[in-house]
Amino acid sequence: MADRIERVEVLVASPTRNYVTLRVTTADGIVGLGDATVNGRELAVASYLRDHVGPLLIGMDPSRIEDTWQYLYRGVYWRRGPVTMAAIGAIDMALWDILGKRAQMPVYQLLGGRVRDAIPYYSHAFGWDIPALLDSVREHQERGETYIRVQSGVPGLDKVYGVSKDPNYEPAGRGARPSEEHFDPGAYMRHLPKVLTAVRELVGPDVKLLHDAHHRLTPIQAARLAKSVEEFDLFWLEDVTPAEDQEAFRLVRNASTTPLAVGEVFNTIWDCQRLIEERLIDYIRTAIVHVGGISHARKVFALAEVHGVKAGPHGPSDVSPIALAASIHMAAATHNWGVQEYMGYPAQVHEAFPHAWSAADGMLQPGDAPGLGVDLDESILAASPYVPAYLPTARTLDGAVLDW
Ligand code: GCO
Ligand code: MG
Repeated sequence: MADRIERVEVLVASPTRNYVTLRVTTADGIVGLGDATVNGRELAVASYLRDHVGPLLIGMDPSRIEDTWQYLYRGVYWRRGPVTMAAIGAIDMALWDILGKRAQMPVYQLLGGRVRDAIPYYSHAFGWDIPALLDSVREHQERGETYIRVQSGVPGLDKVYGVSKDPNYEPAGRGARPSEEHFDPGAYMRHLPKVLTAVRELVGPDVKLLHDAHHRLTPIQAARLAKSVEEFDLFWLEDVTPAEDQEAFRLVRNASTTPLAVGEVFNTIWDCQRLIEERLIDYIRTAIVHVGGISHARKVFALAEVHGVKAGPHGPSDVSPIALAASIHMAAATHNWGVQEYMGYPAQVHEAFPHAWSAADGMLQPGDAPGLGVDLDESILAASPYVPAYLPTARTLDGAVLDW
């Protein structure tokens, strides 16, 4: 007789930052884990899972992964959006984890087996000024990393996305409401070429440099920036303008050959469709957790493959080691994979989620444990209750709200 889902639990904990973890247990005693974290909206996803979706899963056959996905997406009138899709994503991951444990195989084998020997990752270098950034870049190079994202402070601005005094950069601040910061696109756009000149001079031509503009620029500013940094040969320029206005990417595309990466805030293949089909981007960044899990991410990456676009998923520290495992397993088995983001985690997070995947010399490995190969240390999670924390809000210099 087919196995069935017996228990669905949601654990919200804050080992240095908040994570929402789903644990699905079957009648045969197999445990599957999924990540459902949406930075700053953790409790909404937890309630969606606990109050609405979890009870529906009881008694279902855990091996019907695609059918469960369709049931939770198509079978529900209210669909899409980060909360819904992260909840579905966590369930999907947990079911793939269960299937792997039942088959005694790592998930990448179930996805068709390896297409590469190791998965390159990019790490985050940052500094308040250029000398501090160059020190940070050197440290990353000493670790054997060859894909490095570079972010720097901007003269005249006291807070800047991607830059922090804390070596474990975490943009969400604890507290009941978001902090606020001001952004000046002119100062930023004038400064970035200086930063990239210095970094390129330090690392030479071979290191792959990435930069995240984090949705701050208007379409014409974005086009100008992409053009002005062309000579630095970026591996990608990320989120150069907000992707709600997808036609804007044509303007950027027409202005420059700087490779473009977008999509960490996308939740379905339909959000990605136009940019991929019209070849307006080079890398699609949907995170496995926020795009409804492995089952749906596979379709996004297959669509991308047809159009010469590669996967470069989001992997910040607000995506838990379970979701990162799902990404690494997919990367091992997906041909059109560009690079995986890997910010690293504080020690407490590695301890709370012991994992078979590993990162060394700029490369990730999924490990050979069955399923996704990630476990939970419940005592650490129990000792670290949820703490309200929010990403900042950005404003222009005249005080109007700007995309953060
Ligand atoms: C990235 C992202 C992050 C996001 C954060 C939001 O490229 O890693 O832009 O820094 O801001 O993950 O939760
Ligand atoms: Mg980003």
